[in-house]
This record gives sequence, structure tokens and C-alpha cells, in this order.
Amino acid sequence: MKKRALITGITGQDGSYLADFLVAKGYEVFGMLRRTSTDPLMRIVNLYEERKITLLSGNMRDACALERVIAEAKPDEIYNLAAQSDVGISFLCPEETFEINYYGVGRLVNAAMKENPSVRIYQASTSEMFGKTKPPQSESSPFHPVSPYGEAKQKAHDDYVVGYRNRHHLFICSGILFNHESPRRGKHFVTRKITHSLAKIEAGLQETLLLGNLEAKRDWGFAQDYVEAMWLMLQKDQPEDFVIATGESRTVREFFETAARLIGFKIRFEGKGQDEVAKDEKGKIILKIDPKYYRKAEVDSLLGDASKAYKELGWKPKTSFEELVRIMLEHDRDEVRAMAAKKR
Ligand code: NAP
Ligand code: F7E
Repeated sequence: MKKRALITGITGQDGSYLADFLVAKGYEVFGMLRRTSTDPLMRIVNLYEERKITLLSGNMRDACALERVIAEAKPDEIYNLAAQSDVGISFLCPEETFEINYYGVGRLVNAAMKENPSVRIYQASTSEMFGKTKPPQSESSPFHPVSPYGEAKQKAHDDYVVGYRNRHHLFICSGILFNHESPRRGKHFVTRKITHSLAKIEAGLQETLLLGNLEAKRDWGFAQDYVEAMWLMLQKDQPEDFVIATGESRTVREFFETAARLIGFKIRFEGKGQDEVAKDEKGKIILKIDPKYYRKAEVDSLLGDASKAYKELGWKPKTSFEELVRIMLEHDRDEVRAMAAKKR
């Protein structure tokens, strides 16, 4: 019989790649869809139209809906990817962030245990839980989150992953994933903002890219590589938590420089602090600093030590940093060219 998987957050970056992955593995895939005023199926339109997945209406804010979705999907495995995932927005909307990223997890695990106590659950935890902890960060590093997003995710990890595993013997794992990006990344996250904006600047459709803190360091991997690790965790005999990362860290500035080089801009930086700009070889300003994008509190440096995953899951990232930037740029150049052609 086909294994059944339920993905919350199926319309998001990771949910869409995970749905592709599980369909290819022969799973019967159910996805929870929340009501929005715009079309949320952008990333999963092919899977949906080819009837490879089943979508069920629900919301992390609604316990009754979660119970119904789980009763209909009857999953062997649940991947909880739904979240308010924007760290910057979590400072502006902390209650909403806690409602979905903490209380929502509680509603989901309680509904899941009621329906099937032996269900296996993946919880999308995050390197943001480490916050101020010095790099490299591994499963044994302490958590010091600095944003409402990081705090809500840590509390969900403590209470519903570690807590429910110990108290209720629930099979639940935290994937402590470091940043992972792709052409399906939302355009407000810094990597996609950079690749999409540079493609638009190249095409003459945008003047300048505005960014905040260029010195923050992140361990950036490719999202398509990371969803395999989520699945591998749920195939183990015992539930455990795993850091998933590349083990390489770069600044936002380095991401911008790599993308600019790959697209063919010869960049030089001028000025300091908020007045710093990057110009191309003709002296045109490509990048400016806009303090609006600074955060109230910043996570300065993330660098994951994923040696436990390498050893115990046999997982390794397949895509290099430069390859990731190239994949994102190529996609965005095609998207922008198509957009420009439509306008003509
Ligand atoms: P994403 O693209 O922002 O996707 C988030 C998903 O959650 C979307 O499908 C969204 O639905 C759904 N969602 C939001 N609020 C909901 C609600 N109230 N009820 C039901 N669904 C709701 O995020 P992602 O990058 O794929 O990340 C997936 C998960 O991994 C998230 O939990 C994130 O916090 C975590 N994570 C991500 C990274 C990373 O680098 N990407 C790293 C560590 C952890 P709509 O389409 O309707 O908005
Ligand atoms: O910011 C700096 C910003 O928003 C990265 C989420 O998937 O990964 C993601 O969270 C860095 C930060 O991702 C801009 O200050 C500079 O230092 O792309 P981001 P994030 O905050 O690291 C973690 C692991 C998650 O779990 C989250 O769900 O870039 N930065 N200038 C900027 N960031 C943005 N967004 N926009 C700027 O203009």
C-alpha cells in the first residue's frame, strides 16, 4: 500500500519541493491549503493540475480544521512546514508569528496524536533558534534566539518536539535547518531579492537594489537538497533532531558580489555605513543601503555543523554556493525577460 504524507505549508518553497520529492517516491501526498485572496498554487500548479496531490482546506490557527484534515488524509507521516517564516515581519507581527509557529504546532501535534498515536511528524525548526550563539552551531549548541520568529520556533521545539517525545513517546523530529534558497524562494528574502533585482536592473526594469545589513553571515544551501533530509529523518528507527547545513558561511555582501559577477557587472563599493553604495563600471549605482531593512535585533553569524546528519542520515548537500547563485540568477533572468517581452 502507498504511504500517505500530509504536508502543511505545501504552497511554500520547501512544501513544493517536498511534494515533488514524495510524489516521486510513490507517496500519496496531501497538502493543507489555507484560504487566501490571491492564487496560492503558483509553486504546485503542475502537481495539482496533474492530480498528483490532494489539497485539503485548513489553517494552523484552527484546531477543528486540523483534526478534519488529519482525519481525511490519514497520514503515516506529517511534515509541518507551515509558518509565518519571515524573521523581519516577526518583529512587526509577533502575536501572529506565535499563533502559527508555536500554538499552531501544539494544535497540530495534539490533533495528530488523537487520530494516530504512532504517526511520524517532522517539525520545521530553524537555525534562527541559535540567534546569538557563536558559530559553528550543532545539535548540542545552546539556543539564544533574538526575534519573535526564533523564540516561537524554539518554544515549539522545546514543548512539542522534545517535550512530546519524552512525555508522550510521540515520533517527532526537529530538522534544524539553516537558510536554504532556490528560484522558488519568496522575493522578500535577501537572496532572491538580490538575484531578481539584478536581473531587473540588467533588463532596465529597475534602477537600484536597496538592502539593509550587508555584514550578516548565513550558511546558504539549496532547498531542493534539504527536503530529502526531512524525509530521511522520518525513516529512522528512533526520532531525533538534526542540523542540516552546508558548513560554509558567507555575508550578504558576498552573495551580492557573487550574483553581480555572475551576471556580468563589474562592481566597486564606495562610502561607508549607511552611505555605502556599489557602482558598476559605468559609475551607475546598483546597490544602496536603506536603513528600513535593518532589524531591531540581528543574527550576526550562522554556520551549521551538520556532521551528525552526514554520519547518521547519509545526507550531504549536493549544490555548491556558486551553483546555487547561478541557478537562481538563470531562473530570474528568464523570468524577467519573459516579463519584459510581455510589456512590449
Ligand atoms: P514559506 O515559503 O514562507 O512557506 C510557508 C508556508 O506556510 C506557506 O505554504 C504558507 O501558506 C503556510 N502558512 C503560513 N501561515 C499559515 C497558516 N496560518 N495556516 C496554514 N498554512 C500557513 O517558507 P519556507 O521557506 O518554505 O519554509 C518552510 C518551513 O521551514 C517554515 O516553517 C520555515 O519557518 C522553516 N524554515 C525555513 C528555512 C529556510 O531557509 N527556508 C530555514 C529553516 C526553517 P501561504 O502560501 O498561504 O502563505
Ligand atoms: O535575511 C539581511 C538580514 O530574510 C538574511 C527564513 O527562511 O532563514 C530565513 O531567515 C539576512 C539577514 O533570511 C536585507 O538582516 C540585508 O541578516 O533572507 P533573510 P533570514 O532572516 O536569515 C531562516 C533560517 C529561517 O528559518 C527563516 O524562516 O539578510 N538583509 N538586507 C536583508 N534581509 C531581507 N529579507 N531583506 C533585505 O533587504
